[in-house]
Amino acid sequence: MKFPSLALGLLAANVVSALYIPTLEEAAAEIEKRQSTIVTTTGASGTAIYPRLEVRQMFNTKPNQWTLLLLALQAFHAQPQSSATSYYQIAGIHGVPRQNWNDVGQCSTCSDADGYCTHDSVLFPGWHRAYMALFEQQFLSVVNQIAASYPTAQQAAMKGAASTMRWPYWDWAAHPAPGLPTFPNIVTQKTVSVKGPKGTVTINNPLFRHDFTDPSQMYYSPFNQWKVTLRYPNSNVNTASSVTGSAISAFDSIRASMQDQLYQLFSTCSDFLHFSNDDAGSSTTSCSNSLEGIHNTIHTTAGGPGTDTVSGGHMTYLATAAFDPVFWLHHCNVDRLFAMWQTQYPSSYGASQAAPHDSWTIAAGSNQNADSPLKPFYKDTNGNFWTTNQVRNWNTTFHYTYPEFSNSDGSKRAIASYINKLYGPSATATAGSSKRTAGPEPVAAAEAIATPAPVLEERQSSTPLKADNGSLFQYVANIQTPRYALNGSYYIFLFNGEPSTEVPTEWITDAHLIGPMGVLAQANKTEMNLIAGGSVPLTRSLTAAVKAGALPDLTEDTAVPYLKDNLKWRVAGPNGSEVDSGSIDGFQIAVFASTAKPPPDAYELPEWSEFIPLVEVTIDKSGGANSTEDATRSASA
Ligand SMILES: *[C@@H]1O[C@H](CO)[C@@H](O)[C@H](O)[C@H]1NC(C)=O
Ligand SMILES: *[C@@H]1O[C@H](CO)[C@@H](O)[C@H](O)[C@H]1NC(C)=O
Ligand SMILES: *[C@@H]1O[C@H](CO)[C@@H](O)[C@H](O)[C@H]1NC(C)=O
Ligand SMILES: *[C@@H]1O[C@H](CO)[C@@H](O)[C@H](O)[C@H]1NC(C)=O
Ligand SMILES: *[C@@H]1O[C@H](CO)[C@@H](O)[C@H](O)[C@H]1NC(C)=O
Ligand SMILES: *[C@@H]1O[C@H](CO)[C@@H](O)[C@H](O)[C@H]1NC(C)=O
Ligand SMILES: [Cu+2]
Repeated sequence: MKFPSLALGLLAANVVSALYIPTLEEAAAEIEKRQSTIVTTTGASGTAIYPRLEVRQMFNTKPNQWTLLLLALQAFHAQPQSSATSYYQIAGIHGVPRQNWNDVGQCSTCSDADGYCTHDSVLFPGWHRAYMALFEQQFLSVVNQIAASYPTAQQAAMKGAASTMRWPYWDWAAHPAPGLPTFPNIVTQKTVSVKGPKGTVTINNPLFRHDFTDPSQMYYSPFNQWKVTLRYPNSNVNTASSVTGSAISAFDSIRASMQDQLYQLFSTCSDFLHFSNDDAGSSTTSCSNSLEGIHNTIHTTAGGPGTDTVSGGHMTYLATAAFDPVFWLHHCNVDRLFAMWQTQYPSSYGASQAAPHDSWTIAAGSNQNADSPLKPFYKDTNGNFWTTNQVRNWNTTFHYTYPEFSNSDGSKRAIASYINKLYGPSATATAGSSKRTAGPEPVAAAEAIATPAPVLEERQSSTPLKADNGSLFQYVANIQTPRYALNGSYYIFLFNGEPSTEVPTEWITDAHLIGPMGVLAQANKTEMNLIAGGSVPLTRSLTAAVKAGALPDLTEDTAVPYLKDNLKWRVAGPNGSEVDSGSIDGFQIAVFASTAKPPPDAYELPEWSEFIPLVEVTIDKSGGANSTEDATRSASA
């Protein structure tokens, strides 16, 4: 179908350039040549499906794969910037450089766009799934080359390890193993020693940073001078370095809130539109958060906030994020969370939404849905792009899965039990520990279950944390904030009591922190009027207050006055200064109450009751609820 128009296009081009009309054979040969240079997105080669492991699980249990990961990623980083399949160019698809990739042209009105990535968009989960598959296929082709470079005696072992290998993910929400940080050492160490084909060598850790041959096309200053990717940079000069300790303590501090945010997302966001993206135009009171919103906070926390003199790091800005290798570990986890969510709500997949702003190929205002092309990811050499609908079955499409699926029957119930064990309120499983649970195995799972099925006696008597019917009281703060209004990425922090300091860069590790919402936004887009939604669960912090004797129970009668006195928030702007939330047009924090009915067994998620607005908690405060708006919002929810 594409052939005639493509041929005509080529004929026309040749007429203009050379005043020469090629024969049909020549035109066909030209097309063939062009098709052979098109990069298609196929995922891992072959048809066998292997799990993408948690990065610590790979390190702890697969020494040969770990070796291949380091050596292949090092080689991938070093591929020439001019090659379409190099690390540099694949990372560049997401944002800058502002250029076509794989000859997929820019839309005529998209000149202000940084790249192809889709955010605030229903395409967010599917687009990033195809993107990960492209990255993984190119990475694995390097893995195979490295495996083949080992001396004969080791080659069989290394090729065997390579053949079952997939790119790993980083679970930033589950408990790390005792005594270890959330941000794994193996991602933050500057150097690593590795058993290469010629013996043990010490190399720069390829998971720590990417080294640019030439950063000049990064468009934004100081990124166009920085020769390496940075996390919490210590200056803007081209010899800047990462202050990694800040990233490590920040992730440890926010982990529990990220766990709670994920669990709420899994148990309350039942439709694709609201689950998929942070555009609050599509939010409801019970699903104010989104996969994208939670993912944003990991971005800002990995790159670090800026100050008045130093920019945030690469991960803090969408245009540059994909150059930091942690982006790929993070987005692999985002894809895993998407897959897990799919099993919980199997009948909700895909949605329509008007694009709120341009990407490289998508014009603002155009309708986007599950059949929209995920450009620039070609499905074949005939010019067809993948769509959200076509990447639904990640396993058979791109030949990977995740341990939660490969270690179980992959059913809704099996995956719910992993969600409970990893992310439930009393989760005990550690990141990357998902072992075989086979079919329902109530005894083993019951030990680790988040909200254990209460015995009847307990169900009927109220306790400080439960209503008379056995449901657990839940409180959440829903946040609405204009994503691009502060001219850069910023944070909203919620506290139980005043923060111990008024130094914005210290808020993320404050002892009173309940949780953050990181807002990922490029500068110079302040005219984009997009309200991003988020939600920070308050229940963990209130439960701790009950246990500490600060309030007797979690009924509304006691929780509301307590929250009125103690719920505080701060906005840390892109330059490291505090911004008064009341001065931000469209900003609002409103508290809601709900209850979560404990699941009947370890293989189901809790059921939340309707969200009741508690306008009085924040109404008198700067940036707090506006009663008129809340009434409207809950009526439409
Ligand atoms: C692939 O995943 C889908 C869920 O999207 C599941 O129904 C199917 O059984 C899986 N297939 C294989 C071969 O694992
Ligand atoms: C349990 O009780 C709470 C508080 O009265 C109520 O809001 C909730 O809807 C009830 N849940 C169920 C499942 O009946
Ligand atoms: C927004 O930030 C950019 C880059 O940091 C700066 O160049 C620009 O002047 C800022 N715009 C406004 C309106 O403050
Ligand atoms: C933002 O725009 C200003 C002018 O309006 C320009 O000087 C600056 O370089 C731009 N900054 C970025 C980061 O795009
Ligand atoms: C930081 O940004 C805010 C607005 O976002 C502005 O009011 C303030 O003056 C800036 N402070 C510095 C030190 O640049
Ligand atoms: C709430 O918002 C509406 C519409 O924006 C406005 O008319 C009203 O005055 C606001 N009310 C309060 C109490 O701020
Ligand atoms: Cu992204």
